[in-house]
Amino acid sequence: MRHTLLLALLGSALLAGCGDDKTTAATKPASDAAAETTSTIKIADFVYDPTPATVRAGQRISIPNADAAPHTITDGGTGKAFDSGTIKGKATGSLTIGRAGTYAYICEFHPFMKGEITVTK
Ligand SMILES: [Cu+2]
Repeated sequence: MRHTLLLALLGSALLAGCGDDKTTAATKPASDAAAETTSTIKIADFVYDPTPATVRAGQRISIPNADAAPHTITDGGTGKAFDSGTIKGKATGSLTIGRAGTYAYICEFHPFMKGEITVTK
């Protein structure tokens, strides 16, 4: 009788353990992937948000400018891999980067504005 009771308790404890593991494994990867890439880089108060940002190669990035001043997202590294052009105050610009890599960028009008973007394949 004693053995039967112990086995029954052990059995239910093991089953409960398995159930918890399955729940964690199934929900984790999906939420991580969703947080990884963005399709919008906002500009407000002379600050890029988010930075650093991660986007996919060839993906259109929307750039809403909440300031009255014009801004750009311009490759600040060697050469000019990309340039959003002038985004007027209260307007929304866009940018598409075709080549994968990690880039530091600046605003052409306000070089103290700095951002970083990682482009994945
Ligand atoms: Cu600017």
